[in-house]
Amino acid sequence: MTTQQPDIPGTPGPRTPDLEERTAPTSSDDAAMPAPDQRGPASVSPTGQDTGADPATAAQGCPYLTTAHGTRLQDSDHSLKAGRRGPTLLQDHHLREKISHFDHERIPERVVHARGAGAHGVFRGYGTAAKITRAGVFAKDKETPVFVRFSTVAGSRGSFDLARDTRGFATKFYTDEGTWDLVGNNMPVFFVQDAMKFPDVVHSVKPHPDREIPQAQSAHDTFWDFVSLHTEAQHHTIWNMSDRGIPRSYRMMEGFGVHTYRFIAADGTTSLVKFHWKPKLGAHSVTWEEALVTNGADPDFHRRDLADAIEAGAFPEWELGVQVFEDTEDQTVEGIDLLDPTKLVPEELVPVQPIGLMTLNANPTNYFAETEQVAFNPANLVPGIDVTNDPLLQGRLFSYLDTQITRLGGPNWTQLPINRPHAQVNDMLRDGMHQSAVHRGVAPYRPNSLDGGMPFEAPADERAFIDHPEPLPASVKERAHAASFDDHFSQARLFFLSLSEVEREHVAQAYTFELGKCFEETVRVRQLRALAAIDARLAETVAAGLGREVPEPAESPADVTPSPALSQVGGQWPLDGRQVGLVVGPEADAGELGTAVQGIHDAGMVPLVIAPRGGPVADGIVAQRTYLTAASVELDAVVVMGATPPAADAQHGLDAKSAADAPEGVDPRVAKLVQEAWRQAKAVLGVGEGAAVLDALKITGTLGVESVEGGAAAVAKLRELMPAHRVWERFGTTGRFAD
Ligand code: HDD
Repeated sequence: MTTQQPDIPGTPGPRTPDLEERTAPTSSDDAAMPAPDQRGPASVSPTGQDTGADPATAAQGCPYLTTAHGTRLQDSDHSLKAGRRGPTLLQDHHLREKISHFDHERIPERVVHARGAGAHGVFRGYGTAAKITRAGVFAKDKETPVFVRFSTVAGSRGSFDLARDTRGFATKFYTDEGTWDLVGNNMPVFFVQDAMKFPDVVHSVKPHPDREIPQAQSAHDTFWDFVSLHTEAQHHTIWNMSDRGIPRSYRMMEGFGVHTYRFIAADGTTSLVKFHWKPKLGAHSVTWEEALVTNGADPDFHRRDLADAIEAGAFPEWELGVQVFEDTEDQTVEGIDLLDPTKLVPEELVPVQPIGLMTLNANPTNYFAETEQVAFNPANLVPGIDVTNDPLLQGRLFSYLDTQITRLGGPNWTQLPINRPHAQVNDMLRDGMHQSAVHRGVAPYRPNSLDGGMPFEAPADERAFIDHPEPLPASVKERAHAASFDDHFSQARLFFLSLSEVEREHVAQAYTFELGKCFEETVRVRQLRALAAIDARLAETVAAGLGREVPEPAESPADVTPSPALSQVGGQWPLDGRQVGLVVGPEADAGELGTAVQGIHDAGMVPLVIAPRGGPVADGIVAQRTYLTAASVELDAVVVMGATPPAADAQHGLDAKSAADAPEGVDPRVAKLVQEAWRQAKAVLGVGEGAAVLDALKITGTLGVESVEGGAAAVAKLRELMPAHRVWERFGTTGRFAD
């Protein structure tokens, strides 16, 4: 075997180029090198953050390869050796630096929410909150840069996107008055009522400590042991078991601040609020079958979807809204304790009032620098927004700052570009690991007479952390909670009864699957008792699936009034950014295909042309997917444009059953794609001879399946069928959960 020789003539190993040589790229492959005047990516992100890419300040200031201290290098492929076949020399600085830096490239991943995706954007206030909070971020038409990070909770950084899990929804507002972080989830309630239990619930959902399995899953004994013993977790758990646990896209998730916060108006009056993010595209989910397939076929599904949509200009938007409550002494609404983070307040009782709009309009330049290093903290508050005594929130106020010290290697992480406030900073914090500020002066204390008295205390009307003079109940120190925190089941029941029939079926299936993966009988029985306290039909269905009797309920199911706003079914939503698969055969009708592509674009959706193989399909139209690479889960609708006879490689990438089941005359991969889309209740259309494909698959005449004449008619049908997200009636139900 021959090894590649150094391309430098003469003595092997590095040599000192003469001055003339230094002005030219050192690689023989000049075309691959940036031109000497080529700048790196923009130094300032769309939200005004220094991305660290500024040639003047950071890593990519010249087109030449250099060491970390800026000396230019010539050979990065060969270590310095004593002779070509001799031992490597310790004096090779470049080798040592390169390997040592690589050895330290990773930082600890987040203890929870390790896997995520981020985006930059802007928040525009409507002015509607101005009467109840002095926070400038909500002023009419005030624009504030934001950075959002979405995440799963339980899995490691390298796990998959479609785990059944809660999703993080954390927003950093770089306001003029300091940074405000709204660190929420896609579910309005939390597992536990007291921060003291947070490490416990997290330990229970994480992989078992002996074998470190399962990854990114709640379907195991320790999780169900915890939630069946700490029944306050039942409400959050039923949200996880519902379709909300497997969102279709980060763009199609609601967000919730969960806790009750306090707004303080300019005149000092206060109100209590709960934050809600409402996605313009509506809240949607995938099915469990889609989740399972996707985790294998495309584990980056949500990350890709977010980045692709932003790159395509389909900027996702959310309206921020608040439920507003009087700041009374008992802090309850219709018996719901506002300090209990396991409770929501139904929107039918207290409506969500819109106060601003967030648009995500730019992808990060560098995943590590921005999405990985961004550090949120619910204690980052601005004047006009304050906390309440929610015991979960109180613990969070400590935890986030603390965790960043380990994760980001010291106390100066607020100096990292993505975390740097846009408001001016003048603190008296000094030194520490990775200090990159060069502080002037000699007196970082106050008052002082040596640095001109600076920094000064802020005038009364500009200060943050104005402690609201909330009266505290005369009390004694104790480790206990209020009696109102003892109701663990009524809202879990409220949620279940608020769902549509098909959503309830999904919940029952999810519990049956998860408990079916548990080994310990005591855990299953205890959880069945909890289910019996939520809904007898639910408990019976799950128990039947597990092959057991229903045990006595943990308590009698409560009388509750459902909240229809909690269901994801029944509305009509905009089509923006929805993906439509256009399946063509080798003889694609270029005219009809072009009309369909254009019409789908015009409707704000994304056409994905799926052809037997890659490359051009028709004039100006290129295949974006092939029969081999297309996945039904990424499509919100499928249109078969003409005949799709089996291609020469028709069996490629198929399981034996799908191959055998395909009807004659249809490529089996197309048959599988269309059948999956049909099973997942998506709109399926046939254009021209495409109708024969639907006939052969025996789906013609079923709900949401239509044969149409041409591309224009197909687009019109899509506009009609797709706003409901799915053809819900096509999902079969057992009838057990009908009202
Ligand atoms: Fe938390 C991260 C949301 C309770 C302690 N949490 C983290 C993130 C989100 C949430 C979205 C990821 C932020 C990012 O993208 O960097 N957490 C919540 C919500 C909660 C909640 C909505 C309840 C309503 N969390 C909670 C409690 C504690 C923590 C009670 C501790 C007492 N959370 C953390 C943490 C993390 C975190 C350990 C891990 C990484 C990080 O903070 O930066 O400090």
